[in-house]
Amino acid sequence: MKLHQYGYQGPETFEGGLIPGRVIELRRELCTVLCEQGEVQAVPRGALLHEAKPGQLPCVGDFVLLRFNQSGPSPIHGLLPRRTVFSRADFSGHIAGYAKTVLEQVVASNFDYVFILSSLNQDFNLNRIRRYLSQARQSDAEPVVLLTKADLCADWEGRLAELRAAMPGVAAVALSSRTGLNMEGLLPYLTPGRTLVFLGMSGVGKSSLLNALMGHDVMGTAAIREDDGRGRHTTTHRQLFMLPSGAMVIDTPGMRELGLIGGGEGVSTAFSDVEAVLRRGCRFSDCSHGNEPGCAVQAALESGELSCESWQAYLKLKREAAIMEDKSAFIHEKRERGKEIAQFSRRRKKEGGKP
Ligand SMILES: Nc1nc2c(ncn2[C@@H]2O[C@H](COP(=O)(O)OP(=O)(O)OP(=O)(O)O)[C@@H](O)[C@H]2O)c(=O)[nH]1
Ligand SMILES: [Mg+2]
Repeated sequence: MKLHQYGYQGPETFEGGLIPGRVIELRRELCTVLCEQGEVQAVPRGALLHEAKPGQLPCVGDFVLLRFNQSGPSPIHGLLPRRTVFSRADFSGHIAGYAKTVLEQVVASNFDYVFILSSLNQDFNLNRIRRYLSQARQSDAEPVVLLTKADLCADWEGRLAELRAAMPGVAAVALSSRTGLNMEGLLPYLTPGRTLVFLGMSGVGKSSLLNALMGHDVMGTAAIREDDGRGRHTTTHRQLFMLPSGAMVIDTPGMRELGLIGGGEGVSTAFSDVEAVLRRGCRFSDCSHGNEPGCAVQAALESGELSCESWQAYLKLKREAAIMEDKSAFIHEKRERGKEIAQFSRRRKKEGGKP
């Protein structure tokens, strides 16, 4: 399999004998990279591991430069620029695959479509879809909302219409990977060389859809819990699969928490109804949309043009994005302060003083 079939468009050789490849799987620090030698195991070389900025360590979907090593893991020397990237804030002190404190966890890169999966079971929730959408919109790739498990919902058409009314202009398909209903709605996205990334809560059927598109089981799936309908976090790593159609899918573990990085802009675009009202403008340019006279939002709420639910959801997401940005700034500052203290102690030691 040639690398260009994996969406690569750059040169085939680089200075110093380095070769390009695409990361198709990541388990701890070990990457599986597809390159001209086939699938090889690779690890970031020491300098990359220690000096990389947050978000600059290899993730699934990345095009990397490596030095092929026949007798062991090949060292990865660097990343080629990412065309699209999907990140989330990470405050856990470690990042999938890397024992390193980071602020930004790159979930996937170099994809063309973000498939946001949401189940048509009792857990159907438009606001959650908006949250994923606002995050997906920051990546520059095209988001597509998939309402899964349509076989479990007698009125899937009604739900799809609700979604289309709430998020006009967003591509959406209601389907069932179990019965095959509306699976043909995905065909326009499954063209050779394109990469799709699957996002959504645990248990919505991401791996089941992947298996259906592959034509055989490549990922484990598990029944959701009977009592609360929650998923079991079955998929625990990220992996890229080549579909028979020539398109690729990055399956991800279900994500409970969406830490938005730079979420502000994405929030607005996910709420086109709110944005339309805000664009109209209020009498006062610094209107807080509380009870000032001439407030366009209040007028739209009163006339029913804007739903209260939509406005509340917008405010909530804006608040969360602001908190995330604050939190990132705080952790960044703390790390920088830590570095300064360490440098200061080292200097003192060198000078013979007490650390
Ligand atoms: N009825 C029905 N059940 C489905 C469908 N798709 C998936 N399921 C079931 O939903 C459950 C969860 O599916 P998974 O594919 O494991 O979900 P996931 O999104 O990969 O979950 P995580 O890996 O935990 O993030 C399994 O029991 C599937 O059989 C569908 O179209 N219809
Ligand atoms: Mg899964």
